[in-house]
Amino acid sequence: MPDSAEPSIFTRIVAREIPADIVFENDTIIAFRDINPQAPVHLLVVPKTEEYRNVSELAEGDPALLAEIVATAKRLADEHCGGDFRLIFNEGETTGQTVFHVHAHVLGATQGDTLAE
Ligand code: D5M
Repeated sequence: MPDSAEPSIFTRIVAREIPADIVFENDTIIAFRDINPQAPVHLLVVPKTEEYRNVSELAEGDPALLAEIVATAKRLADEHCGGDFRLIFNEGETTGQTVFHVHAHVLGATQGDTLAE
């Protein structure tokens, strides 16, 4: 469980306590647009459980859920950016991780663009 007793910001989005531009939701996963986009398409794919702080913990604790996140990222990339996508998991403060509720960044280009290196 997370260090804090407070629900994470992403749990609060799941609970509709904080607004977000939600693009996908099922029983286990929610996806929404990043509030601070770093690419023409920048989505976050987030397991609803906040049990895992980062991708290593998720891979260890629930590899099937990690695979579902990757499959969801691919489906969303098909819908939003022509199928190509960059998948990023920040792990640890030195990488810039600010939300310690595991999440995948899905970055993609729109027609006529390419992503920066
Ligand atoms: O990424 C955390 C990401 O979460 C960062 O890119 C901003 C995004 N964020 C934070 N709050 C919100 C809300 N309310 N809606 C949408 N996106 C949000 P990290 O990998 O931890 O640096």
